[in-house]
Amino acid sequence: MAGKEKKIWDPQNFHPEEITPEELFLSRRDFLKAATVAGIGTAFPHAAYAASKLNEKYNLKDETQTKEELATGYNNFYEFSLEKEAVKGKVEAWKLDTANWKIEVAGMVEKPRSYSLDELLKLSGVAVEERVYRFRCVEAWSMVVPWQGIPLASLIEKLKPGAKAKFVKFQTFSDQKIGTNMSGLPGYPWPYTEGLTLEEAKHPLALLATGMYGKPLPKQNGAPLRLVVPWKYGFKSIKSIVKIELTDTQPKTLWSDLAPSEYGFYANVNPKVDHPRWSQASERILDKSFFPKRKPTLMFNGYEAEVASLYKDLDLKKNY
Ligand SMILES: Nc1nc2c(c(=O)[nH]1)N[C@H]1C(S)=C(S)[C@@H](COP(=O)(O)O)O[C@H]1N2
Ligand SMILES: [Mo]
Repeated sequence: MAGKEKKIWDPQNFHPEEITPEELFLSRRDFLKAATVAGIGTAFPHAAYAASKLNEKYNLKDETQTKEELATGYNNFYEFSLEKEAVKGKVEAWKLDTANWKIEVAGMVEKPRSYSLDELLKLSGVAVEERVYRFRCVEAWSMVVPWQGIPLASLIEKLKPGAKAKFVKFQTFSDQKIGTNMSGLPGYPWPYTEGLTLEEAKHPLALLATGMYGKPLPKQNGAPLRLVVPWKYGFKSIKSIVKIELTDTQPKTLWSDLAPSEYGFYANVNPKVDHPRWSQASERILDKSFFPKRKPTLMFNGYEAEVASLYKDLDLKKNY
């Protein structure tokens, strides 16, 4: 569990930003060697999706973390159910085989091919780390979650995008035997797709998550691999990824396709731009209490200093 990791983690003598990816990778190899010796496994051990060091740069010390049972029991995963509290039960029938999960890398990359999750993590050259991020759904509820994962940038770099690549498209599984609610929403342009500009994908905040709360990602939260883009509305953080494609044109996404007037491609959290049907000025803190607390929504979900430079050319009073 992450708590145990934190005790051995001493911010006084560990500065992640000073450590090169090679060093992190080496330490992970040492870990793998140790794991093999201990008989835990010869491949990337499952526990490694969640065993990680907290990156102190992304630790929201002053904010209360959402209780694990709330973040893993109140989910948007339309492939399974529209009812947030029902998703957790619906995913039980899904026999997820993480070891055989394939992620296809396609489009404008040096070597399009299919990877296992372990191969993809290995290719990134960095170790899984923990980051605590704010997460804001477009429906105006929010949480604070300790994720484990790798910066998307480290993977993108290793994929060597072509000179003309401008966007990254992501796709969720399309198997209706898994997503038992997909046929119940026939008007939806399945599979779930999302996209980022290449610049956004290379931003250090963009995370490919493999775990949360020090455990491998639960199925309801997008196992075995999901995107987490904390400065954008939650629907951009696509779950259970099976395909990553580099393109030169802005990809279609499920929500911008279905309701373009409501959901733009950029979908940056912005308290000044209301959703056509409700205000975005404040948000409900995910909680089970009888009188849920609200708090003001922050520009770019509180990551303005980090990401505003990406949007110099956008009018931030408009919905994109
Ligand atoms: N494949 C897929 N990804 C998805 C969704 C979905 O329905 N299907 N919902 C999105 C929305 S609207 C939100 S708010 C977040 C919710 O993530 P969580 O359940 O882990 O809180 O996942 C996003 N990713
Ligand atoms: Mo959402």
